[in-house]
Amino acid sequence: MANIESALVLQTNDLDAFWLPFTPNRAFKRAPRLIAAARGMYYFTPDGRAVVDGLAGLWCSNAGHNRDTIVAAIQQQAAELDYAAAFHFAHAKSFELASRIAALAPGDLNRVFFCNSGSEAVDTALKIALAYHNIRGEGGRTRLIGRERGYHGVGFGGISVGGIVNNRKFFGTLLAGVDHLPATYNREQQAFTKGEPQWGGHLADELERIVALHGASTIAAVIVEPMAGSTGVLPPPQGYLQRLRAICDRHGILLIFDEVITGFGRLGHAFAAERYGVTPDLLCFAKGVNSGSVPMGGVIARESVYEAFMHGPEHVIELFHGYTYSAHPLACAAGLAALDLYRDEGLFDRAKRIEPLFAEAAMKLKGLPGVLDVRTVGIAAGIDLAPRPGAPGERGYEAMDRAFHDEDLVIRIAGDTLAIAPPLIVSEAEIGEIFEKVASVIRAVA
Ligand code: PXG
Repeated sequence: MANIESALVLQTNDLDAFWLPFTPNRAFKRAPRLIAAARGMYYFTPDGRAVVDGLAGLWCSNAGHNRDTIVAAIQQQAAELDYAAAFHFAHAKSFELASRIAALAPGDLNRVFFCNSGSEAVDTALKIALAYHNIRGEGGRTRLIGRERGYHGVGFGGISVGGIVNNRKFFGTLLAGVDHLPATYNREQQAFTKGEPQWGGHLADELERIVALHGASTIAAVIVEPMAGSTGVLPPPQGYLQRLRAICDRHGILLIFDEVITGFGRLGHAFAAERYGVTPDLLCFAKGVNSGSVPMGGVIARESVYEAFMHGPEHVIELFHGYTYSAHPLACAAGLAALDLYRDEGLFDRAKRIEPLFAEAAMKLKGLPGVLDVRTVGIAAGIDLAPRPGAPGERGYEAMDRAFHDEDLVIRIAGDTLAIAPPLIVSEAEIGEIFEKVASVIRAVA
């Protein structure tokens, strides 16, 4: 593979210049984990090792890597139209992709605003929510409600409504007027649950307390991940999302689902909204929209939200928001090819079908040294390891590093929690193999 040869050259280059995101840079540069090529379920290292991708890239390569039709679509698009102005102009594939996404989304979630990442999708949704109330004469609705342990990307909007302390505490005062629901996790009540835990639905009622504190007329929107991914896979308690929806309806508050991870099949449906029978007013997506192949994100808005903006003189912009690369031709072409693959290979249904087997395999980790909890939902698993005394995160980091070097497996960590979420093409045998490798790693770091 030519790619592997060029990456070998890279390996001997100076690693200083690149400041890696969300990575301990000095440790990485001492012992880099380099990936040179990928195909299907596998990465290949510069020295030619095949490494199982246990996390679908970063929860994005849902159809597997380097799928021929997606690669071809990107190549053809680059040759035909590299870029078209995104403001005042458009290209055909943006409309086609928006229509396809709207058709996948439940209810009247029919209007798609494109951006380039999950973080931008979250900022876009929060801004649409604020502007929506503003143009309807309810400009006093400025408060945004997030949730503890929530992850909504790294923009100032996203870290403000997010609930992961290290993503917040270094960055000043954040957005004003934000409040948080409590996290939905309780180990005593929920440990080793497959799917949605029975305990915790009542925690949605905390929203009523927040409404009582601030007054509904000051609250614009509530944003939650249907399944909290980054914090370590927290499935929603039974009835929780339905209760949030009912409370939002009662008080005229917009409900935003951040489906950056759950969108495009991870929970066995196009969107988690469908799995839970709850239609949000705004839905953020990214990652899986084109199987992670070109940066893209977006927000799907309900018809009524879009219509609220469609007033005033027709030459005037209705929403003062957008990005140079909104609906980038390469991202759209890749998106159409990915949606074709999802449909033709029935990958969302496949995820639903193999969910029990995946959960079963994950639960076999129960009883291994230091395993405090295993949670699963869809094709995602979170495994809490006991932190080493005085060194939180060390065991998790070592597990990720050993998985890559010793077990030829990529997994994700959040502190001492391991996350597993392979591409939806993962075979039954590969599921077994992945969790055997995880078991070896857990024993090795015990
Ligand atoms: N919302 C959610 C729910 C996410 O999971 C984002 C927004 C931000 O997306 P961008 O494209 O701006 O990164 C995410 C991203 C992990 C992990 O370790 C999760 C994400 C990204 C990287 C790592 O779980 N999610």
